[in-house]
Amino acid sequence: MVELKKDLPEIFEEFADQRRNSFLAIKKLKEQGVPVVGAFCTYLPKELPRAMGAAVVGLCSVSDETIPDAEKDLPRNLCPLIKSSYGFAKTDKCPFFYFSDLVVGETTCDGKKKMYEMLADFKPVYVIELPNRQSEEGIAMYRREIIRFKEELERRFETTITEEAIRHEIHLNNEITKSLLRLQYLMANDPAPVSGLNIVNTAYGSGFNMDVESLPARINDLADQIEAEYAAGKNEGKKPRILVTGSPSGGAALKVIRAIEDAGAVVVAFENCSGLKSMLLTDEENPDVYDALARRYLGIGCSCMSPNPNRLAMLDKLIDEFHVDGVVDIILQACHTYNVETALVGKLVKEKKGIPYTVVETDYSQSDVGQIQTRMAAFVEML
Ligand code: BJ8
Repeated sequence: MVELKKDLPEIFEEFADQRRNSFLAIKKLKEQGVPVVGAFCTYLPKELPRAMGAAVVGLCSVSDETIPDAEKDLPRNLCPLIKSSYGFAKTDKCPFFYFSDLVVGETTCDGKKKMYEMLADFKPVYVIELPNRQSEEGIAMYRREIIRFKEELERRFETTITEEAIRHEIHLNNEITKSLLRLQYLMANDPAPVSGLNIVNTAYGSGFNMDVESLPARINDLADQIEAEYAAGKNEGKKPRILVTGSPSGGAALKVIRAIEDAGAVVVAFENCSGLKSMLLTDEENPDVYDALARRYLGIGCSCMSPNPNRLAMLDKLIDEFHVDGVVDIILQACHTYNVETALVGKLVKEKKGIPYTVVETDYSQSDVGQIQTRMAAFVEML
């Protein structure tokens, strides 16, 4: 039996608050002369900046607070994630943007690519060219881009990134990923041990933990505690089991997750970017460290890939593993790539897996909360 130091709600709250709590940590790191690299996307091979001792921070992009400022420069009918991140950079309201020595973007969707061009007017920006295909040619190209990125870091920060340091970071990132996978897969139990919102918040919050070395142990401790309480009979009770997929859905878009769980269901699997989509392992046995990173990162099933078979394969597998009763696809307004893919995802879920599927299109405002609650209540009721 695990010794309980804190109760579960307290631990979940700590992870949920991790982003805010890291503001001070990043300031301290900065004062100690640690370089800070700001990331936009899970395609960033964060092992490289970490291998030169930099802190890698996720840039703020999940609130509507800075959208009015962004709309002075960007079109209104643009994805809220793009407007939000540009707005945070422009207004310096995000401490992670403020402290970043370098902001790294990838050539993912069109809106983001064009936004980076404008961002470069007031922030040091480096853009990694991401191939659109997960073919061998695509992997070879991404491998070259990863090396180019390493050389750029070495040049800008006047340092050398050794292969040994990269291998250390690959191993550490694998340990973090394994602990997050273990935590997520506890939700494959039926009944589910805890609410999906807690798991989503923990996975999202863990990305802002500046003490990266201790992160696997912290998450494994949490998983131990959940397992112990589950064995003692604590759980969510029998509920309809939902898988959530689609555009990144942290922060303001969590309103959909809340609406699903308030309607009496439990979100057992979260396939979006702060969830399972990006929980991939890098092959530590691969003698070519850059090839290993290229394969791992290009394996992410984002809708900016064309075609994007990895997302469909992952959904197919997760629906079985998590005993899913229904799928909710969250689309951020004006996110064309995820929106177009709803046709393929809907076909897989309804025709191949034989379970209900629904699409929720939303933005970062709270004006549609009531409507989303009504729709999710109706969806859950039919399961
Ligand atoms: S790997 S999902 S974090 S690109 S910005 S595509 S919501 S229109 S964010 Fe993403 Fe990397 Fe892919 Fe993940 Fe749509 Fe908006 Fe574009 Fe977006």
